[in-house]
Formats: sequence, C-alpha cells, structure tokens
Amino acid sequence: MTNPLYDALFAPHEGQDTVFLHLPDGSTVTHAGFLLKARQTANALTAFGVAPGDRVAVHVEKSPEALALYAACIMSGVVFLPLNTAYTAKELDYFVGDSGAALFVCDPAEAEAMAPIAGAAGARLLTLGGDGSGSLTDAVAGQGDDFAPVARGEDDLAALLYTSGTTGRSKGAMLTQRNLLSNARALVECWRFTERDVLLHALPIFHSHGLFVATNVMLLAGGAMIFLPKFDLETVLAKLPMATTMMGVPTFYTRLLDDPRFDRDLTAHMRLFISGSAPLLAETHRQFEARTGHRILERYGMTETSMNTSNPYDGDRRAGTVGFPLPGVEVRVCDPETRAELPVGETGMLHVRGPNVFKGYWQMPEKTREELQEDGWFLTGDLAKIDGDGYVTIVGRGKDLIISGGYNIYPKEIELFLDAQPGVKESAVIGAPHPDFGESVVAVLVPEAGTEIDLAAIEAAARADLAGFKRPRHVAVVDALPRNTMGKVQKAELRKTYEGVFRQKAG
Ligand code: MLC
Ligand code: AMP
Repeated sequence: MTNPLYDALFAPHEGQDTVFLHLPDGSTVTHAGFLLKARQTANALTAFGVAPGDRVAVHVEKSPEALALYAACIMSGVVFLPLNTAYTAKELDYFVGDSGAALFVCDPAEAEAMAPIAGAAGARLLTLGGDGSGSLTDAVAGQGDDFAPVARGEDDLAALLYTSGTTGRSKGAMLTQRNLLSNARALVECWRFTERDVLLHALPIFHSHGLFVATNVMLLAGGAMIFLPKFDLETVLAKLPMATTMMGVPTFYTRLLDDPRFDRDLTAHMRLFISGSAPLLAETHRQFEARTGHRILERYGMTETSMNTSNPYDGDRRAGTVGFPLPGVEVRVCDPETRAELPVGETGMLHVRGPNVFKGYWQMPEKTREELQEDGWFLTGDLAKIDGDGYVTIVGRGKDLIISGGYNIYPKEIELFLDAQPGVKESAVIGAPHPDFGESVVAVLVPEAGTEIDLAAIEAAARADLAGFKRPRHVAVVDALPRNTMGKVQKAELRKTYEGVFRQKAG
C-alpha cells in the first residue's frame, strides 16, 4: 500500500469510463475523466511547491473541480482543509492563519478581500469559481496527465476540519488516512452501497457529511452521484427519479415533506434515505414512513470521529435512536464527572473509541488531552443512553451547542461577539426550536446602564463578522439575565422562556 486512501478510493477507477458525477445540466463526468483532472491538479499543486503534509485551505463553491482538488490533495499527500462557504473574512483569517496553510484557494469574486488574509499567513492565493473557472483551473490546464501518488502511512493526516469550540475558539480536527478509510469501509458495508447506486448529493462538501460520508462512500463503492450545488427543493424533486439513495440533514427531509409532490410514487424506486448531523424528530421519521413507505435510516457522527453509530439496514430502524456502533467502533455511556461506565439504560456522556477517532486537535495538545483519553476513548460531549437491545439514543448535549440546519454554532462565540458591541453589558445565546432548521439562534441582551442598544447596528456588525447561519434570528433585550446563587446564567430557564419564538414567527 503506497497511499491507502488513494489505493482504495481512486486507483480502482483509473481508466474506467463509468459515470461518477451527474451534473444539474444533464452532463456527466466519468471516473476516468475525474481522475485525469485530479492528477493534473496534483501536478499543479506540486508545481506551486505544495509539499506532502502542507495544508491547502479551500473556500469555494461546490463543483466537480473542487472535488478534484480534494482528490489531488489525497494523491499528493497534502492535507485538505475545506471551509464553510458562509464564513466571513474575519472567520477565514483565523482558519488560514491557524492552520499555516501553504495555499489558499478562494472564489474569484472574493480574491481581493482574501489577499491580505493569504498574505498575513504566508499562503499563496489561487481562485476557483463554482463554474470551474479561476487561476487554479488555468494552472491545471497546462499540467501533465500522469501523477505518481505520494506514499502515505495510515497515520498520516488526510484532512483538517475546523469545528467550533465551547470556548469560542475553533479547533482543527486532524483526520488521518486510517480514520477516513475505516469509516468509508464500515459505511459501505452497513448501508450496502454498490457500483449500481446513484446517490442524490445536495450536501455541501466542506463538512464531514457531504465529503467523507457521502463522497468517500460513493468512491469506495464505485457508484455515481447526482452532484447538486446545494439543496434546492425543485431540483431535488426533479432529480430524485434518477437516484437510488439520498443522504441529508433533517431539514432536507422536513422540506421534502412540506411538499405534496413528495409522495409514495416519487420515492417507490428508492433503496435508502439516510439522515444525520442533527436529531431527526421521531415525528418526522413517522411522517416520512406514512407518506412514502420508507423508514429513514438515522446515523450519528461528528467531525472528530466521522460516523459512530447507525440504525440497521435490515432490522428495526427505530425512530428517535441512532442505532448500533459501526463495525470496529466501541461506544460506552459514562458518568460525566467520574467517567465511570454507567449501566444499561442510564443517561451519561457518550464515549467513542475506534479507528475512526481523530488524531487530536491541531496544535492544541491540552484540548486534545481533555477530550481524547490516552486509552483512545473520545469524550463526545453528547448525552446518550444505550438500551437493553443495544440501540443508542442521543438524549441531549453536555456541551453548550446549537445545531441549525446541520451546522454547529457554539453560543460562546456569538456571546463574545455580542458582548463587544457598543451598549451591550452582557449577553446569553441559546437555541430555540425552529420549524425549518430544527434549532435557531436566540440572543438575549442586557444593555449598559442608561443606554439603549442599537439593534440595527448590531445586525449590521453581525452580517460583517459572522457566517449567516450563526446570526441571531431573534433578539430580546432584558434588564438582567436569570442567574443561580453561584451567579451562573440559567440557560435552561432562558430556553424555556424563548422556546416558542420561532413557532410564533412561523405562524
Ligand atoms: C443557510 N442559512 C441558515 C442555514 N443555512 N440559517 C440557519 N441555519 C442554516 N443551516 C441562512 C443563510 O445565512 C441565509 O440567511 C438564508 O438562510 C438563505 O441561505 P441559503 O444558502 O439559500 O439557505 P438554504 O439553501 O435554505 O440552506 C439551508 C440548508 C443548508 C439546510 C439546505 O444549511 C445545508 O445544506 N445544511 C447542511 C449542513 C451540513 O452539511 N452539515 C453537516 C455537518 S457534518 P440571510 O439572513 O442571509 O437571508 C456533521 C457530522 C455529521 O455534523 O454527523 O454529519
Ligand atoms: P459536528 O461537530 O458539526 O461534526 O457535529 C457533531 C454533532 O452533531 C454531534 O456531537 C451531535 O451533537 C450532533 N449529531 C450528529 N448526528 C446526530 C444525530 N443523528 N442525532 C443527534 N445529534 C446528532
């Protein structure tokens, strides 16, 4: 084995004229055509002096070329660092600087704004647009067709994915070749993917779900993807007849259920619908079955671990649970304080161990030690219980986290931003149930004495500094935050007070 991920995901498709990507305009990209582009891109990376182990930060729209850049990084032993397209310049500055990226690839439209960020980090700046054009593509066009994959060990890094933290500072999760490959293998086996599958892919490719779960699984299985730039209801309904399988966050499924055209006839040919990244309401699971006859298969994972558990392919897919540990993965429920394992049925912190568990946080040895024990158990921060049949249920979160439409938001980050705004004495940020996003952000502000908070100014500042999905969708101004006798803000009380705000708004 020279490069385990290349050998498993890409090498088997060299020279194959089978379809890998179906694009929205009806055109296709073959496996061979995709790999040719990936080899040329790998040659371009080498020509730019990007060496094995270097990081390539990527802030671009979803496109076949962006996926070829991922493949090129794997082939050349370069660490792929994808970044949410919603991030603002301020957010990107941290990721590019912290990772010490050698190369930063951004959209042509933002090249000017990104130049100082690349400059400060000492990274070369190249561009790639959603239509495939840009300075990277220009460089790729002149490259040779052959590229010898760079040898990598199983423990070498393949990707760096930033995930926000409870302290407000994002952490780079270091994912190795072994992490990604073992997980893809387990998922192909459990979900029975083959070269006959066509996956409807409407997820972004800058997160674990769209990149590792969806794309790596399809590469390993040798199937095809209907590769859509984003989740657009009309396009998804139009393309569904071509698909055999679909993966999505719960919002995808609630949006489909809101449309009467999504029915038994439209989905009769489908083999499998998979949901994850956020809790799927048991109610949505039941509605989906009543409407289509399909039982959604829910699984559970994290950026740090890729996938951990899944409901069974055969057997009972239990609504409200995330199923059993994947092959090779161990899970246990422990007392959050003592870390002692708890008996069946009791709720505690979920720990995970296996070849899927990441190597640690980039340049954060202390954070790594706090969450990843020396014996390999990773403390997920999720509260769970395991029943007598072995089904895992995620009961809640031990970490202060909001998940909106499958994106994670750490309240601390938003609170730090709000506290720094003129006229704000202090703030508390919580999640409230949202009909479309599952949860969305509520900010509760306390003004400085004798001051009126300029909410419009805060909204404008948030637009400039925070990715759209993080911006508070409801803002309340109060005289004081509820606190316990220790002075700690009572977020549970705030959640109760504001639990109806989005339901009311939705009418
Ligand atoms: C977009 N917006 C959101 C949002 N997505 N607001 C809250 N939560 C979200 N998730 C806002 C934009 O800022 C914008 O606001 C407005 O909605 C319209 O933007 P859009 O891009 O047109 O939105 P839309 O297409 O409707 O996107 C919603 C979505 C998307 C659910 C389709 O967010 C999505 O694809 N989510 C998937 C996330 C995902 O892949 N997660 C996996 C993480 S990996 P304004 O104010 O500018 O109008 C992981 C591990 C695991 O968690 O287990 O898988
Ligand atoms: P991320 O850090 O973006 O990778 O998000 C991981 C978090 O998403 C997990 O720690 C869980 O809190 C949550 N999550 C993922 N899948 C599920 C699921 N099926 N049910 C409940 N929570 C989930």
